[in-house]
Amino acid sequence: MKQKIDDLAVFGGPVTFGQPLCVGRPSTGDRSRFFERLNQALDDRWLTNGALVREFEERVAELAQVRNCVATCNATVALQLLYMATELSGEVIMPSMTYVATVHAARMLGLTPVFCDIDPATGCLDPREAEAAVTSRTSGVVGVHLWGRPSAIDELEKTGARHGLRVVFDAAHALGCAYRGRRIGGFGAAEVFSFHATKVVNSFEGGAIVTDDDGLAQHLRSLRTFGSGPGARIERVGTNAKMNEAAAAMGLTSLEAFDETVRHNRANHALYRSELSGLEGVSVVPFDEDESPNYQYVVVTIDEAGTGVHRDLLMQVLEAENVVAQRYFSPACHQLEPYRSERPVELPRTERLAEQVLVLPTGPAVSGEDVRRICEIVRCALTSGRQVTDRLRHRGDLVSSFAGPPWPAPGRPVRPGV
Ligand code: T4K
Repeated sequence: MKQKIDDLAVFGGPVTFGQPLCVGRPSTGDRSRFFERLNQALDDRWLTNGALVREFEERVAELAQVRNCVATCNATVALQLLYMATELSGEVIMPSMTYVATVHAARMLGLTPVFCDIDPATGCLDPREAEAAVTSRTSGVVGVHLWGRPSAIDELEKTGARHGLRVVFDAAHALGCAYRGRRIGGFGAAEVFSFHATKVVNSFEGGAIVTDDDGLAQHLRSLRTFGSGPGARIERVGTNAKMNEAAAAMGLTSLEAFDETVRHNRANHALYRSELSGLEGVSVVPFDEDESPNYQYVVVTIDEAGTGVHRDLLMQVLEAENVVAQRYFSPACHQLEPYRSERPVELPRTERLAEQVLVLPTGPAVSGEDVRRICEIVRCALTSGRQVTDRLRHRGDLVSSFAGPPWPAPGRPVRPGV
């Protein structure tokens, strides 16, 4: 039981967890089913371009309620294929509050990411900012369903229609989620899921592009497989972005556990909310049941003005207890190189969230008892927040590894490239 700050491991108290308790422990499903599938692939000597990937694509398309699913080796490459297939060029509007993959995928193709601020209510791209950022060089908008909460899809699609832009969605976090009664997957030209180990469904590494546009799906399949068309004839430039059979075996097995994983995540999320309620300066980002959340991310904001402790110091306190939290996503993308040097921009709402955001462990590997103990650490640290801060700030050795994000250089224009 942690009651006073000397009970905290960071100040010499006992360490709460014997093993690191991480954000992003994979949901692996029934191990025997996984090995059955893998053995079948080995028996068949069919390791790629095979039946398991096709079955995985069918299951994902069913879940997302779309006509087509194109599975890939990861979501970053899937985004690149989608940006290529939709012929994005010049400037592409996107949020900075996302994983850098959304942005790098565009930059790697020579596109110019134009960052817009977020709607603080959702953390997603503010559609009014997106509309205002359109120039004659803009070709598309990328919405990101941050932590599984849908972007302002209708408004972004309206902006797209008004200006003749392609609209696509990075749905890496949003498998199984919904927007206004429809599953994520069928919006924009196409949407991209990630099946990285840390996602609600994993295929070790993996991704998929889903769309109701049959022609686009065919184009994406071609790009994914060396630019090939019917009869494996090469028709265009393409790459090798295929998912392999072992990945699909894990994807199918993890997908079978999806409902159970979401049930578990939902219970953990509710517990976090009740255990952390009433703590000044701490908010657990809520989900809306109407949006069918997968609850894969337990996101809290730590406002130092209320807690007396900066988010980075709280992370340090947790890490000493073997709780490995994450700053998804801090620094925000516009605060990272090369973007901060190339097109400096000020995004106050994004920057505020990036300074406060903290993601806590959940998933099937994290029990309700684990959640209670994590919350006990947080409560103990924040009850004497100022004291914790004073003591840690006097210990340069610990503080140095949490120096905080590299904030953008001064002298930035308020809006980029306009
Ligand atoms: N768009 C968005 C909005 C995204 O968030 C992402 C990826 C993408 C696109 C691109 O998707 P992919 O190309 O990856 O399919 C991670 C992941 O690598 C990345 O997939 C993810 N989003 C991003 C939010 O986080 P790291 O550097 O935090 O991951 P990593 O491997 O250090 O793992 C984080 C924690 O998870 C570790 O502390 C321990 C735990 N973990 C991790 C792995 C891999 C496990 O317990 N077991 C594992 O097997 O970037």
